Amino acid sequence: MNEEMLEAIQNAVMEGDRDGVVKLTKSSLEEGIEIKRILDEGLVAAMEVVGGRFKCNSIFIPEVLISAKAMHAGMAVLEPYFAKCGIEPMGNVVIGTVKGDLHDIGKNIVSMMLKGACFKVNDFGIDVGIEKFVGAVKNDSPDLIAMSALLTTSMHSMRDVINALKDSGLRDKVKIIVGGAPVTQDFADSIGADGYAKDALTAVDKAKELCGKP
Ligand code: B1M
Repeated sequence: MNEEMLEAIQNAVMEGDRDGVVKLTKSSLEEGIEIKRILDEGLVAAMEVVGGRFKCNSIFIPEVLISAKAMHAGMAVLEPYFAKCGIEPMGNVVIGTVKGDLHDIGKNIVSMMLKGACFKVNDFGIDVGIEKFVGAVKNDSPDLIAMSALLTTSMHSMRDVINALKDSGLRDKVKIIVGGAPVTQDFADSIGADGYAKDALTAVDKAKELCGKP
């Protein structure tokens, strides 16, 4: 039964059926299916299939976007359940997809999971410029900057942000975590990030560790 429901969510995302995704996500919650399973085995699993189809040119950008919108509609249903936590935040996080990059599905999942783990999250969205990250450290003193990149071209903006923080004398004031499909531990080390996470769950663990709350 649970498997059928999760498969139905996948199909609805792949078909870009927003209303269907919302309905099925709500029904899955009512059936008591674990939120993490709805996310991983329903919504994210479907985007992986969509990604594979995009890669081999069997679908194109409009179809991908329609599926992404449907997936976001499902995530919006789950978000309040992720956000239930205590009073004391684990830490303040500024998150964004770096300059030149418009991909936000993975970043939104990381953002949502961080909120769910009781971090206060300020999500700057996509195509976030160096000045915006540096300004945030200067004005709001977050504990953690979290940068996402999905393009081999845009991932280098992460280094630019870190260098700009060094040049402004702010590097030591904040921890930095990076992630996204083309990013690796080696790359993170080479640009001087404090942490790397391959997926959203690991990102939460790493964020806790970097904020001294393991
Ligand atoms: Co784009 N795209 N895309 N795309 N797209 C990729 C990334 C690509 C791999 C597809 C391919 O190979 N053919 C390729 C990049 C190649 C490369 O650089 N090596 C690519 C390209 C080339 C492009 C365009 C240039 C295409 C074009 O216009 N010709 C263009 C670029 C636009 C731009 O950004 N300037 C483009 C556009 C788009 C859409 C707008 C159509 C759409 C984005 C919609 C949106 O995000 N709102 C899109 C999509 C959806 C994809 C694919 C199909 C799926 C990405 C995704 O959402 N995956 C992708 C192919 C693929 O991955 N198979 C592709 C699901 C998501 C849950 O996973 O984002 O990896 P992911 O996030 C994971 C982890 O990476 C990690 O946790 C998440 C959850 O576990 N993670 C972090 C992510 N951020 C993290 C941060 C952390 C820690 C972990 O700490 C801070």
